[in-house]
Order: sequence, then C-alpha cells, then structure tokens
Amino acid sequence: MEQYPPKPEVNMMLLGMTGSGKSASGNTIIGGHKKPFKEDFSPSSVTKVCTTEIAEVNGQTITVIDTVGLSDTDVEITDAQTEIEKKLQRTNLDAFLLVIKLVEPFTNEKRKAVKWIQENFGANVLKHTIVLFTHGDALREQIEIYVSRSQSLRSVVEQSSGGYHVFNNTDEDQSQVTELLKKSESLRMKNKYSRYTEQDYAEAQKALLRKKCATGAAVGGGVGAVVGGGAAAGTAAAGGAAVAAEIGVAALIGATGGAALLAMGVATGVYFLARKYKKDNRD
Ligand SMILES: Nc1nc2c(ncn2[C@@H]2O[C@H](COP(=O)(O)OP(=O)(O)OP(=O)(O)O)[C@@H](O)[C@H]2O)c(=O)[nH]1
Ligand SMILES: [Mg+2]
Repeated sequence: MEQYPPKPEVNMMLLGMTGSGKSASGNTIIGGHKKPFKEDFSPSSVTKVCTTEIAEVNGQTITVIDTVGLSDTDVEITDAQTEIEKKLQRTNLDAFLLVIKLVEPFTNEKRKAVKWIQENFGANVLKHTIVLFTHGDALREQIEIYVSRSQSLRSVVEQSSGGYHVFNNTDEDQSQVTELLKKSESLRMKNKYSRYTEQDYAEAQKALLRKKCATGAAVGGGVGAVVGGGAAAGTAAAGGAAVAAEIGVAALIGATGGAALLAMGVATGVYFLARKYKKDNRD
C-alpha cells in the first residue's frame, strides 16, 4: 500500500452493474457542461472501454476512472476485468465508488456483481469503498429507511468503510459532489492516506487462485474417493477382479482431476508472476 506523505489529488474508480449510472455519476463529479463520459439508457453496455478524466473540483485535483459495466449475464471473466486491470496498473486508488441504482430490486445478479468485486479485488477493496446510490430523484423515502429494508443492501453498506452517498444525476447542484468529496476525504484519513494498489489486486488474484485450486483439488479428489468407494462396495458384493480394477481407474481419475486443476492453478500463478516481472522491468 502507498503510504505517507498524503497525495493532494484524489483518485476514484466507478464500479458497478451495466446501466447503474457510473458514467452519469462521473459527469456529475466533474461538473460543468463538458460531460466527458458517454451515458445512455441501454440494456447493453454503453461504456466499452475504461476512460480517465482529470478535473479540478472545489480546488482539488480529482482523477475519475469510468469503467465497463458488469453485465447481468456473466461477471466471471469478462472484458470488463481486463479493462479494469489495465487501469489499476497505472493508477493507485483512494476510493472505489460502488454504483448501485436505487428504486430497483437488489437482485441476485447485482449481489453477484458485488461479490465479484469483493473476490477479485480482495478484502482491501472494502477499506476504500463508498457505495454511491444513483437515481436519488426517484427516492420517495429517507435513504436510511430504504437501505434498512434490504438485508443484502445493508450488508454491502456496512462492509464498505466509506459508507454511502446518494446522487441525483439529473440535478446540477454541486453540493452533492462537495458532500461526496467530504466523505472521500474522511475515508482517506481513515486509511491514513494509503491507496489501493496493483499489488493489492495481485494479492487478491493469488488468493482467488488458491481458493479455486483448493476447491478444484477437493472436488477432483472427492469425486475420485466417492467413485472409488462405490466401486469398493461393489467389489465386496461381486467379489470380481474386474470391479477391483475399476477402483484403480476411479481413484486415478480423482487424483488426476485434482492434480490437473492444481497444475492449472500453478500455471496461472506463473503467468501472473511473469506479467509482474515484465512490468517491474519495463522503463
Ligand atoms: N433520472 C435519473 N437518471 C439517471 C441517473 N443516473 C443515471 N441516469 C440515467 O441512467 C442511464 C444509464 O446511465 P449511465 O451513466 O450511462 O450508466 P452506466 O453505468 O455508465 O452504464 P454502462 O456504461 O452501460 O455500464 C442514462 O440514461 C442516465 O442518464 C439519476 O440519478 N437519475
Ligand atoms: Mg457507462
């Protein structure tokens, strides 16, 4: 993590589902009529590549990174991840703005997207997260009451060190931006001005890989043991040599399955290390 002395400029990344209002929020933060981020009402991704804008807001330099939305269908390994990764290699971040559209059910897909962010960016991401609710104009009750009515929404907010904030992106009133910047400054202080870095991301990826390997090996070994065990029971009943041979095959399948997954994991780990080596050694 990056440490003292604190950097005067604030780096933020907007993350969230497709159509949640990331680009519109980026435009609100930057203010004025420029609207550098393309926003539109569409079921498919409007933002196709991550874009960075640097602006002076209330006398402070703010870098805003707008990202590709996580889609409803597949948030596992998408172009979004590659795009976001590229940005993380260049910019250390003070805050992730986790953009969630209000007045829409917090569905399984959205929960999945939040989980994806947490898994892929690691526990450290939550230390830098502010939940940014959009469509504040459609809110018909106090935000506290709205959040308290959904267990999963409450949980996301409670886990995010920076709390939450509401934007109405149809309103040009800059006081909502001033409030957001105050919250981000409190978060920066809370984190002693350390930033989320590419190293945090690499560690999260390694941990994810270890978890996948462990699950893969367990599943591979488990299947082998179950099949092998079943065959063993069969041996007792039939007492045949042919069945006994099957035990060996089943056990082999189990072991091979686990080993193959492990090898896959090691190969991916080597890939990450190689990439890091390349980066560390470029000028
Ligand atoms: N009424 C209202 N509309 C909003 C608000 N925020 C965003 N929108 C609209 O919602 C639509 C989607 O917003 P975008 O900012 O393009 O969403 P996005 O998350 O960038 O979408 P992708 O780039 O496709 O991932 C646009 O038509 C916006 O104008 C808001 O606070 N209130
Ligand atoms: Mg967008």
